[in-house]
Amino acid sequence: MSKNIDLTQEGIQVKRSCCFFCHQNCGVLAYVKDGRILEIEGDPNNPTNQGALCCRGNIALKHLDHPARVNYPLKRKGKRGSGEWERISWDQALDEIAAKLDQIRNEFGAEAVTTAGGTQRTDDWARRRFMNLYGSPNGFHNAHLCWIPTFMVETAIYGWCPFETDLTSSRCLVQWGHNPGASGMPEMRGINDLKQKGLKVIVIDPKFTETASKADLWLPLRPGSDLALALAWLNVIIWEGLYDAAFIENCCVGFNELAQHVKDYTPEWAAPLTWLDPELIREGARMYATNKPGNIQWGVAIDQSGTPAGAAMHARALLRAVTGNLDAPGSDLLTGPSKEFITDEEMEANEWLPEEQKAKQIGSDRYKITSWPGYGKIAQLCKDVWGKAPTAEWMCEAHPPSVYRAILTGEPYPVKALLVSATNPVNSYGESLQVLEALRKVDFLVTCEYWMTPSSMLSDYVLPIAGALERPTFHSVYGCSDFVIATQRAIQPMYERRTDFDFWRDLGIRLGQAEMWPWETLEEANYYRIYPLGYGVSSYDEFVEKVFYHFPEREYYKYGRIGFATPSRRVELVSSTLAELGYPSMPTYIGPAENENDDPDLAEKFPLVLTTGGGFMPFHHSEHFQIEELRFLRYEPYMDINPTTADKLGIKDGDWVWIETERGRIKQKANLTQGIHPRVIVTQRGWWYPEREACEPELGGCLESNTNVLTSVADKDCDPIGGSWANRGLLCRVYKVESSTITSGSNGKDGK
Ligand SMILES: Nc1nc2c(c(=O)[nH]1)N[C@H]1C(S)=C(S)[C@@H](COP(=O)(O)OP(=O)(O)OC[C@H]3O[C@@H](n4cnc5c(=O)[nH]c(N)nc54)[C@H](O)[C@@H]3O)O[C@H]1N2
Ligand SMILES: Nc1nc2c(c(=O)[nH]1)N[C@H]1C(S)=C(S)[C@@H](COP(=O)(O)OP(=O)(O)OC[C@H]3O[C@@H](n4cnc5c(=O)[nH]c(N)nc54)[C@H](O)[C@@H]3O)O[C@H]1N2
Ligand code: SF4
Ligand SMILES: [Mo]
Repeated sequence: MSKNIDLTQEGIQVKRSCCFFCHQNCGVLAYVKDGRILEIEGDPNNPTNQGALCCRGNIALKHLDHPARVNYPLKRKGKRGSGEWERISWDQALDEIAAKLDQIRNEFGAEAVTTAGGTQRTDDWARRRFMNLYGSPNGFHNAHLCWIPTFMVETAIYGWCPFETDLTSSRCLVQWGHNPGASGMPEMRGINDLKQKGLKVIVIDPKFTETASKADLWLPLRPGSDLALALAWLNVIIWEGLYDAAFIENCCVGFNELAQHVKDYTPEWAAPLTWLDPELIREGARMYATNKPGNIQWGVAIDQSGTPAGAAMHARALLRAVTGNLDAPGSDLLTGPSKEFITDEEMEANEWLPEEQKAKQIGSDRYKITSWPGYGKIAQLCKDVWGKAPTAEWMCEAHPPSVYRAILTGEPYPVKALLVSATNPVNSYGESLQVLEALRKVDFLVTCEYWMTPSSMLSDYVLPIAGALERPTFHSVYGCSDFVIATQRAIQPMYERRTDFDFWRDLGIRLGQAEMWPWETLEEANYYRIYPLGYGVSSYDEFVEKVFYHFPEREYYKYGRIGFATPSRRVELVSSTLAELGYPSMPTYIGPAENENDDPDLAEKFPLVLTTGGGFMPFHHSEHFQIEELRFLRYEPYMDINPTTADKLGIKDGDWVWIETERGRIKQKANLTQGIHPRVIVTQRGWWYPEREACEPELGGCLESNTNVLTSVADKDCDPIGGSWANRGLLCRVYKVESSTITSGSNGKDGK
């Protein structure tokens, strides 16, 4: 209950809203009077946060009405990027955008229109629906970096992605490239509680993180070498006889082949590749295999390792299978998509996209598991067994670096328009110099945003978007988990903001899709989605107020009843789906995207190993840098370097340093820490300087400290299976910035 608000005041309503500043989607109670929010606090009844809010959640009211917010539709007046804007009406903006999209479709085909998204922040089924009905297969997110390839590889081999970890009776939790201590606070709180009850925690992370500090075992591997470690764990578990013989006998195919395949991947083989002691590798494998039930929780690190990513997620996934840690109490659960409410996939209208348009999806000839060729196969298997398919928005997309390249080169065909919604492409996608050039070059650019981001700055139109307190949220994991938590808007959107749903719907209606958008508001759409749950409510808001969330009774060992959603209906230790798509049916060793063994010449020039990212508080990717209360906590960017290495390079704690790869260089300040190996460098992600000028050439200082200038999207560095590009496990060098002044635009290959 709020301490600062007198609830006896007349006319105060308490709205059950949420914080959408990260994927935890914590519950928020908003105290509203006369259409204004007086105060917010954590919702004690929300199962995720149980009343707590982190520092980001706590500043939601500053975010809601910050002076730098975009509040009205804007149309560019001067040249692209000149910073001159005209305020126009929504009708004018939508009419003009629709006319332009119609013209592009007539001249170049619907596939010439693309849309970019970021991490899940909004009702993306609406975007997908719009694109399917418009006829373009070229929507994308940075999904290829964030869980989606893992989801698809795991679904290929055991019919669903076990993202639900049943921790209450677990005895061992592996945090593999996952640091909830900084990236998922509510989750971390739960883990700390379980540790008190004896849960063993293994952390696999090159950095001594918040989570590593609570671990029973920390494996500080060379960035990008996860595949070698996972193969060695398979070797130990299989050849020391620690596997689950009954599960393998009854539920799996291909065990003998897998055993032979991993025979030579011994800890001694993996040691020089991972920089880990072979005994430490054995200890980890034994701890996971013998403390059952156990869990391997998804972490984003492997998804971002480029070339070896697909094989590494495949090997990690097999560890669950050989130990029988699948769908058993306390293990990783195969929940399948909800059969009770309408999932995102059922809202997407995928069946309306013609086959010949699906075939034009950019990158789908190479990165098949995350695009129509692989998704189509896997979705059908899921439909056969579960009755429903995973969400296509996310799991089945154009390959982002290939789209940016298509804008620049016209290959495989011209791309003329990019609609950006809920992403800051220059700061979050790989090889920022290339992304920036693509944004500058594309004929038509529209951005739906809260802020003037670099992509807003370069746009033809910027549309003001309503945030989490101004819209209802239907929270189910990427639209395909078995549960839903429903929250409501605290207030109607302020100024002239609208929801992303409104944008796609209103644009669709102007392009002949009116019949396909029967829901006038998100509440109506959400009501349609929860209606089959059968709670007998007459509106979505009533559902939020009376029901709030729906968690079905969980059934363990479902495979006994329905089998696994694979061609053989078993866990495929030798994957027929991957083989049919032209990939290895078992994970085979590939070195990190850039590494000292395969490319000693490069390693001579760039002797240190770089990993980029790792969520850190108080920021969420490139967001919230405008908000003084948060920026005050961390004003400047920091990279981690071991003191021994810093000393050799003449770098002191707090010095500005250049970090350079083959793609370019950026500046961050040195944080000297014993928590990483002397050959490893960790840079922070997301950084830009919204306080700088919001026009060319400054563009909010979006390149200066932006770690994605360093990453690689070259085809050779991308995972051939899922299309992940290389953010982690690259080669770099570091040297001191002679003058400590920050001058914007001073990076890139020109060496200025
Ligand atoms: N080098 C490197 N790169 C990385 C990572 C890394 O570790 N290292 N991490 C990767 C990962 S895991 C991810 S998920 C991506 C994240 O990439 P992005 O999602 O692009 O990152 P954000 O900075 O969160 O950008 C989101 C933008 O959307 C706006 N926004 C927020 N909510 C809404 C909304 O509801 N509607 C609209 N229209 N706009 C909204 C915000 O103001 C912000 O500008 O970055 C990836 N990039
Ligand atoms: N504060 C904050 N929280 C966030 C976000 C944020 O931007 N800020 N982003 C949200 C999003 S979209 C996501 S996807 C999640 C991601 O959350 P997590 O899954 O926790 O991923 P990260 O924090 O990006 O990275 C996890 C760890 O991977 C380690 N790592 C780096 N390279 C490697 C490697 O090669 N191998 C291994 N094994 N580990 C490596 C890093 O040191 C880091 O500690 O966080 C969410 N929460
Ligand atoms: S930003 Fe903080 S309060 Fe908001 S959802 Fe994430 S963890 Fe919860
Ligand atoms: Mo992410």
